[in-house]
Amino acid sequence: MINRKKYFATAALLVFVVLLNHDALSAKSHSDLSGASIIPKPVSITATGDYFVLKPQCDIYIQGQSEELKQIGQYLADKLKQSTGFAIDVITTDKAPKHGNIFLKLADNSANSKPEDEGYELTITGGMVLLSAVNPAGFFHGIQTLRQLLPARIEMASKQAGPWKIATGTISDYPAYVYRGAMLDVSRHFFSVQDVKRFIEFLACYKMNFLHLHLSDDQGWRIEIKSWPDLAKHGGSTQVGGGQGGYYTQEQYSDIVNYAKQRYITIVPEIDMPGHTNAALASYPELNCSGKATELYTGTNVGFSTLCTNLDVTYKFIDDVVRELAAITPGPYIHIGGDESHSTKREDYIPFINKVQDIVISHGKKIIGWDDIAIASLKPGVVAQHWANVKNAVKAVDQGARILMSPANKAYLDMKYDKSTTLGLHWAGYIEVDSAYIWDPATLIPGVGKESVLGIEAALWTETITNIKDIEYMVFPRLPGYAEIGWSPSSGRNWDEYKIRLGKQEERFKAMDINYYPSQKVPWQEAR
Ligand code: NGO
Repeated sequence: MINRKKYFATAALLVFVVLLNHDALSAKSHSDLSGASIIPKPVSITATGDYFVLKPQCDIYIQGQSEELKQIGQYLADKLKQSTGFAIDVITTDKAPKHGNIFLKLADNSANSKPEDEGYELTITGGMVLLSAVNPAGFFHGIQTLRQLLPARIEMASKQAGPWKIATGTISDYPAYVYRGAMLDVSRHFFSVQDVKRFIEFLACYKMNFLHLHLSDDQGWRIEIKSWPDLAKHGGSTQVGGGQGGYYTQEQYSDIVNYAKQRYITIVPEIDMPGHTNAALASYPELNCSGKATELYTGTNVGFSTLCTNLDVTYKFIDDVVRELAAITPGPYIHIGGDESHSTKREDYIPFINKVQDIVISHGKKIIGWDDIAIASLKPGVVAQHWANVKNAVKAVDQGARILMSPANKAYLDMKYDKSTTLGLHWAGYIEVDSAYIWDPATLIPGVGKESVLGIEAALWTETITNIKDIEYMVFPRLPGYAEIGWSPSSGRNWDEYKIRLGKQEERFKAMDINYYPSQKVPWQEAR
């Protein structure tokens, strides 16, 4: 009897000790900012070993009266409200708020800031979350960090139980490159405005700031052009495999542009030319050298179509398209494609690209083109997007151009992860999650140093991708890695450390209902 009592007492004590330790352990993980698994990795983190608790009475205070900052505050409030269920107000103020609140405050040096500064500083104490930045984009990026400091269930669409703890300390952060982007091919398969917005949300989470939309190709023309209505009506009426395709009206395009803008993401529209133009050639007979319209195309071959480079109407067409597109595109760039024009003679291609550059400049925009355009005479300010040909990238830099890095064997999101991936292509190789991460844009091409690199763009071509769940599968978990390559200093990056942080993102992917590829290269684990 006595022994039994002793046994139960010892067992109870053991359970108590285990529980105590568990609590102590989880309290430690909540309070150690240096252990936070943030992607992209911040430039510096200093932990102070305590935690802030987000409570129902928390509000978001904004310094000053800026409408833009109020909108950012509202964006944060809306995000937090969904899962906490708290009634969070956005309040403007001139002085620091009481304990328990979030404070968005302009940094003291904001007067000397450059417009492209996207950095922020997040200071968390037991009493307050203080986010400061010189520009709105910095506040927006800081909020993305804050999201990742909260438990993953903050990303759920429905009300969740607390507590909502955030470890204390300071994070100072700014990007390595000014251009951190992704491309979505909406031509091979068309994607709805809603799908594009979800894609934009993914980019925003990881502080990416450009979305390149591949709006035209052989299989589909996806943007309404009022002066050439059949481009969208006829040229947009199908897609790879013969589905019904679709196009964005100018109003819908503007809706996408604005949605992206509110997330500090700039849309880069691409009209691919002189090749990849069958959808246009099928819509207007006069654009063909033969004077006859081609048939719509729903296959996946490349390199068979070309605009007729010696017709005046070709340049009238391009001028109209670029004028209409420039008018609805607030961002600085128009992408002119220029890739794989295998049916255009070299002696026609070069003057064509030279003329098209002038057209884009005349409409007040800067030019991006695939690296193939480097054989033409590049105008000042041109950006060459490197995808395949290293010699072209070097040629572009020799002409003073900057390079946007999208090497197909590293940064193409349509490449299969491995042999067993059912979606995607593999002409540039398999790209497992580690391979996608282990490279440096500043050292990839001898002769193209960091000063010549504008940034990085991960491209999702959609010959085999038909819906948003397929998009998610190809994008996750590679996208956070591309974001980190673009944002975090290369000296602090290494796969073995990164893969642990990536593994801890799993519960966020789940909370956001993302269909990710569960790569065996990643130690998937629950963070808390
Ligand atoms: C190439 C080609 C695209 C394909 C893609 C598929 C470039 C710049 N042109 O990349 O038309 O869709 O590969 O991976």
